[in-house]
Amino acid sequence: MSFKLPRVYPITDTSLSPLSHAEQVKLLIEGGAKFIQLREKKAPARAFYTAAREALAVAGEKNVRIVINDRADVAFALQAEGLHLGQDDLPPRAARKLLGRNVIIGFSTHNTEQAVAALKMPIDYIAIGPVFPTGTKENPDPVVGLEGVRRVREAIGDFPLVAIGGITLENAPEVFAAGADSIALIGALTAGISDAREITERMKRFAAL
Ligand code: TZP
Ligand code: MG
Repeated sequence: MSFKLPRVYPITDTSLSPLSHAEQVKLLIEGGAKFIQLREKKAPARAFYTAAREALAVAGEKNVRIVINDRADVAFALQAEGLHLGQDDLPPRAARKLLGRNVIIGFSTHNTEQAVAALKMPIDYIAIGPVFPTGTKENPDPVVGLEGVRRVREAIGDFPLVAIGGITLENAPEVFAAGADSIALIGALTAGISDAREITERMKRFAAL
């Protein structure tokens, strides 16, 4: 098990940003991002496939890894480097069969029990959240707080852990201190921001943490 999460894990979502996935990826890379998730909850498969292909082309030139949210089919078709699954998506074991050994598979959990159960699955990292209240996710699970991050860290040993949900520049140090290897961000980086330079500037501030 050699996978190591980067400290900052941006997520692009075109229902929250006026910019395309490829545009957001380009700006985030300029700000120092190395590992980016593409999230698309509403677009049909074809639209997501096309948009993700453009984003992968941008990232590939810069050796930045792209993780596809939810859609094992899209990840497979594009030979993406990663897939991120939730509790209601295809089970990680089924996705691993489709995608093979080398694709990074991440798995969302919302409490300690789910995180401990995830350790038995063929995954490369666990996400825990929402840490703080967030307006970015529809029907979010209950907030786990910093205490929830601490409990999960204690329960999973040194397994790679990313925290998500309401994380900002201000609270990020506490999230790392609670045991997260990485912070996943939507609102603090890209949501509702139309000034392209602002996304790069924000990413730079997180990268400097
Ligand atoms: N899962 C738990 S919270 C969340 C997801 C996808 C949204 C995180 O977005 P933000 O804007 O960084 O709170
Ligand atoms: Mg999902």
